[in-house]
Amino acid sequence: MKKALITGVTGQDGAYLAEFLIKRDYEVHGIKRRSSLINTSRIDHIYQDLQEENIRFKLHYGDLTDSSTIIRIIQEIQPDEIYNLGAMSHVQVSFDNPEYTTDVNAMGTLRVLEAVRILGLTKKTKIYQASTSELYGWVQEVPQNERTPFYPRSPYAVSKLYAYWITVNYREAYKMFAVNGILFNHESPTRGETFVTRKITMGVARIALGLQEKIYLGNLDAQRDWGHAKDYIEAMWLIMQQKRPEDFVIATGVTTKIRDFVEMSFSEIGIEIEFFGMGVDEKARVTNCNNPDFYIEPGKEVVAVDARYFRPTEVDLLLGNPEKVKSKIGWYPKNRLQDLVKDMVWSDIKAATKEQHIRGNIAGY
Ligand code: NAP
Ligand code: G4F
Repeated sequence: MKKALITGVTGQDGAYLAEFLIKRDYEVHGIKRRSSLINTSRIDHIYQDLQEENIRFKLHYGDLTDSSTIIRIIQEIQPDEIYNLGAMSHVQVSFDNPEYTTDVNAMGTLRVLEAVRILGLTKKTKIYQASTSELYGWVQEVPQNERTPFYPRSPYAVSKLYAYWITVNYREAYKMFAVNGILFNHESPTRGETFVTRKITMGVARIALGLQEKIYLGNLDAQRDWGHAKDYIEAMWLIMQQKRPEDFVIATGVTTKIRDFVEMSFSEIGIEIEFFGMGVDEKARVTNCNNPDFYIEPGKEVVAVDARYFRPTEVDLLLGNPEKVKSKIGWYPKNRLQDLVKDMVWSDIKAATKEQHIRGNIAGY
């Protein structure tokens, strides 16, 4: 039985990956930070009590800023594969917390690589580094592939640039199986609530059920190459199963504006909208409502721009070229953007319906 260690196991990707690996007969270990409230909702369905027999999924308290704990956990587990997914992953927040972001994302990656080297596991343990399309930043060519030069545009992206290169360096210096997956944006119903897609699908669901008035957004013209996290998890694993350690771009090859994602999300539940106005005064209103379950009066304003969500330096356009992974590994995304929107919107409608019932019950008292 192979053993895998996942940093960032409580996050969107970590949780999907843990489930994926358990299904493939791995013994899965996850590193979790201590928090004052339990934050394991994404992995509760695979959690096993320590008292159970044949435990296949185990959590360890640890933090990427704490090298002694990282070393101890890796020594204890002796993993065949490490997926380093832990990160301060929010681009906007990285402008507010640049030093912490660098410590976790850049130094944290070094700590994992060094732990494997110090423990003499360079021949046994493979390492996957969660690299990102944010590295391309101010894009130097369209679409972006494995040879496109990087131009990071945020403290987050700069920290990930260090992580990318230190992974390459350890591969070359110590002949380790250490690889970068350069993943373009990938989303799901469990995406963090402050990333733009989830903010939109939650907003659409809550507006449709009368729980929220408007969605306030920043740059509506940014373009992203969005895929489904479930597909991207499989790509991570496949990269780790190759004979030679190599870096791969994982993307769909389709890019979409934020404003189009908003339109698609409303449209999914039969609500048509139109944008009007310019710049910070731009808004969107309902033009037509074809769904009696979620009736919204035409003319109602449902989206507005709030300049507080603009970034000091923006990444305007990301579009990946997944040719290498397609031809070398045979990976391609199974879900189209329309499938992703559907999955996210209906999951959020379900959550909002529950919230509505709870509010109704409280009001009933
Ligand atoms: P996410 O949902 O934000 O999850 C991040 C995970 O990292 C969480 O489990 C978080 O723990 C953990 N973490 C944060 N700080 C930590 C620390 N100091 N020590 C240990 N763990 C820490 O991110 P994601 O979307 O799953 O992304 C996974 C990885 O892929 C990240 O490295 C991200 O930068 C990268 N990436 C993501 C995308 C994307 O579109 N999703 C694209 C390219 C690359 P808590 O739950 O306690 O906060
Ligand atoms: O959803 P976002 O916050 O994702 P972003 O910045 O692209 O980063 C995500 O993807 C990266 C891969 O490329 C990962 F490495 C990273 O960890 C993270 O998962 O923002 C997407 C776009 C940006 O251009 C932003 O300016 O949406 C724009 N946007 C417009 N209004 C907004 C908002 N973003 C957020 N979060 N909130 C808004 O209200």
